[in-house]
Amino acid sequence: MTKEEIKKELRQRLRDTYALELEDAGPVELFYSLGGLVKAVSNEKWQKTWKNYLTEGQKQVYYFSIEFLPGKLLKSNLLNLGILDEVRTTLADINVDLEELANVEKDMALGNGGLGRLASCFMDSIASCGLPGNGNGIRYDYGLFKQQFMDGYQVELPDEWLKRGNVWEIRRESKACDVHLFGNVYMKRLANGKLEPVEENQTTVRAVPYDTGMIGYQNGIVNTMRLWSVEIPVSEEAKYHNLGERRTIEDLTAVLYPDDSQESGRLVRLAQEYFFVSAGIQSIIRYYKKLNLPWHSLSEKIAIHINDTHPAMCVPELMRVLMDENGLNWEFAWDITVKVLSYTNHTIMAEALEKWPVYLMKRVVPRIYQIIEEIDRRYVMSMQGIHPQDLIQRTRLLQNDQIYMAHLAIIGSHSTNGVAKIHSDLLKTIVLHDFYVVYPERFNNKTNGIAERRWMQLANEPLSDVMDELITDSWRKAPQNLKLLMNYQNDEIALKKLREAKLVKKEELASYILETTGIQVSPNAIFDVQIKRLHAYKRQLMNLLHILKLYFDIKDNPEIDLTPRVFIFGAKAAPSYSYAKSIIKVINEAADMINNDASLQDKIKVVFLPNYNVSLAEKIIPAADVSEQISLASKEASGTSNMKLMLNGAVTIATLDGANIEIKDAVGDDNIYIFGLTEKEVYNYYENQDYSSQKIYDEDEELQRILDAFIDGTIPNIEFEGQEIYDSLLKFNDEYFLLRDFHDYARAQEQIDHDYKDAVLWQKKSLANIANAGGFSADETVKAYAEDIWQIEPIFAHTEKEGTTNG
Ligand code: GLG
Repeated sequence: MTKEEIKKELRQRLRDTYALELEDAGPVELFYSLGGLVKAVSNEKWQKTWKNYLTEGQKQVYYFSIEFLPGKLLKSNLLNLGILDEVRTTLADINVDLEELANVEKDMALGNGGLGRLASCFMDSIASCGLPGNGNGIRYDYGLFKQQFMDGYQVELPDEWLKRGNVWEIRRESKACDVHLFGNVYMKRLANGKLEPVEENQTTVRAVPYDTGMIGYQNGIVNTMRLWSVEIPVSEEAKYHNLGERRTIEDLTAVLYPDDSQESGRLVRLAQEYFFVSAGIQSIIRYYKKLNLPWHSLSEKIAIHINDTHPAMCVPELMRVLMDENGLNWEFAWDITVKVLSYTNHTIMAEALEKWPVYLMKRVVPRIYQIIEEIDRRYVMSMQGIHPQDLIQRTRLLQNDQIYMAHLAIIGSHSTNGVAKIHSDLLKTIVLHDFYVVYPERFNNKTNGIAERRWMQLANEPLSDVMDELITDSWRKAPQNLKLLMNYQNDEIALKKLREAKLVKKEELASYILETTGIQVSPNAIFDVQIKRLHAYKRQLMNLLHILKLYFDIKDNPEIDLTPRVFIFGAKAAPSYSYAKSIIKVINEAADMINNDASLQDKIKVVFLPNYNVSLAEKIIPAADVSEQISLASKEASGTSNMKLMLNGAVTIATLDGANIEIKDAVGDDNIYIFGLTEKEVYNYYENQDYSSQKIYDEDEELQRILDAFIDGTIPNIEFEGQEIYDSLLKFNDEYFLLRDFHDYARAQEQIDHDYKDAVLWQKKSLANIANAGGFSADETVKAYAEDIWQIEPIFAHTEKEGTTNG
């Protein structure tokens, strides 16, 4: 598209939709007109892509995820279409700032954290690698809550992301399908002696898909992310003349559950899970039938991925559709189901492993429950004489009137993977060891990855430019090529350029901090960043303990030689997770105390930025010097912000947990700060039951002073929260071993303080992190899924070079 064409199109759209001339249009009208234009450009490729999949009969994967967290799409779409620069300069010609338009777009925040963001990075990578793959999820009316702070407390406001409409989606009413919930089921004996399920008194809802194009990076491929929204079927309208009753149906896809580490045992959540699973499976089977192939070929054309246990009902639902709706027998249907499905586990935290009470499952999806019972019965039978009774009992689906969803996903699929080496090993050796004994060949690892396009090309243009200059722009298509940067480790000019690029982003963040919080920070200070969900195991509290240590150090010795540091937090707490909310409150109060104490001479500042989301991450990550990855070893399955921060040249301070271990292996010991207990040591404590935080406290004056600050009035306004935290660390024996790891953490922090003073030394470390981040590209991760698990191949038929400029 030429500049003139872009201008002409924009003018036309502004007139057609808003009756405005370009000169009179505001950012909102401009955004929607530009969005429409972008969509028109990509739609052509979208159509070609899916038609091509159909005619070529390409095997496709469907990634089922109850969360997707794409963030904003305008710039990402422009970049991937290869027209970011043209559009930006064209707009500049007419005095319009692309950034201002891009800011109009609301974050699509249909996810909580790492799990949902991973799904979106995968969507970007699957399309960019030319792989035939689609997302399947829920179109929530409200995304994850908007977080504000009032008096230091988290307040949750609704996220009305659809208020102005969503320019990217296409409502596809013709692809809608019915989903049945509730009612009852019984087995009827037919004349031929066979049993047939009869379902009665069901509630039927309409699942309407909204499709969004997932645009590949300059390769002509556009895949589909399909999100389902609930409606009342026209035929049922009369039943719902009462508005309240209407709402109970419409509420099904109203809100995203704002919990990512707790199992949320509620009826609506269970109904949500079944709703998008059933709609997704039905639409896949409908598609397959168009191919006119025999049922045994299903697994040659279709792969379905269960992202965490929320879509685990894919197992019984696929069985139901194959048997009840298409007449296959159990054995045949089961064989197909196991071949088609695969599952990723994302956590070993017991409270996050889903279990549903039998009575609830029976009530919400009675036929599905029947099938689950039968899967359980057959599983137990098939294991007799092969494995010991106790193992069989531990691995079955039904235990203590509950359904273990992870067991369902493992038994009903051909592949179970963890998301980092250590996590996959823990699954095999401890958490899912019994299943590893039963199905050793099903277990594998796929370390998470990130989309460099968003996290470097879009989020960090100054750094991207330096990269182009030093190593040419080949890294943009092949992130592995970032490795070439290693050639510049001793090049002082290159190091200086990298430092200057970092400074630009730090200045930008400093302005943002000032605007949003009123806190003045110096871009010359160390920007020390911890951004992730607020959870006890992630140990934001240990970060605060260290900040308090520094506070007392400065108080005791105002002349102390500390490198100025700004501690930056971003984190939402699940609304029902009161301990996490207390941690937010104490960090905010400590921040207030520290930021307003002139005697600290700006040596330390603490900033808790509200409403951490994808867009805020894009501001913080490029500006970070230090990346805090300090979870208790064994608890963080992988982490992905660790990879994004590394890519942007932050140096990591980390425990040997999740993907931190692989980051350490990639950058080498000199370019990361490792501290703390190892996973083995943690498990030793569990086995010997000999951890005593009280003992550590009693023998440690420094820790006494820090912990006492929570209850002796040192930190103001935290009477309740301070006591709660103090008790969690002492009375309740410090579940995540903060006190045990504290001094080693402080030691590593001191080393950072020391090393940062040597600008060249620090920049070398930073460079090594950028250079080695290519190994964590989600492109590589999805290629490994495609090869090992899904058995799908890239399509090149429509690969085309789309212009030569990058963003
Ligand atoms: C989980 C884990 C993270 C992981 C992410 C994506 O807690 O460690 O990086 O999934 O696999 N619930 C999550 O965010």
